Amino acid sequence: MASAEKAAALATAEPSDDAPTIFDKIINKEIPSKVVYEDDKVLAFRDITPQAPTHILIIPKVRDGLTRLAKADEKHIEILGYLLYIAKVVAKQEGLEDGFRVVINDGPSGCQSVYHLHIHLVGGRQMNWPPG
Ligand code: TR5
Repeated sequence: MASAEKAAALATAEPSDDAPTIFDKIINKEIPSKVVYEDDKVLAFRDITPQAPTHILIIPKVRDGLTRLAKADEKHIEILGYLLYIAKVVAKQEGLEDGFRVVINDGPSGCQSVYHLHIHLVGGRQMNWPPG
């Protein structure tokens, strides 16, 4: 399968804003995950399909309408900044002194598959540019 087709197959159609996602079950510990950081606002855990030696997802514990970045409102500014700051904290914790990448996939064209906003923190290998 060509890589563009593969990307389209991985992305899912946008569900309704209140539809639960797999991340709710991860936050509630109904299904296990490899948590690397947690506080009252965010959870960071290892991606089940890592794209690099380090691949961690950082998510807000309360979605509050933030299914995707395109839905961000002024009320989300604080949590968006906090998520980015925690990405840096976790990168340091993971020993990624040489650099890393943060990614937010948005919507079908952005290849988003889980509609609970999340930051991908990837590192531990040389990244390429442009991304696929
Ligand atoms: O494609 P987007 O940007 O929406 O990223 C969603 C990410 O969630 C993908 O990188 C998936 O590999 C990851 N994912 C999906 C599941 C999952 C997970 N990471 C950890 N644990 C997971 N469980 C238990 N179940 C999933 N369906």
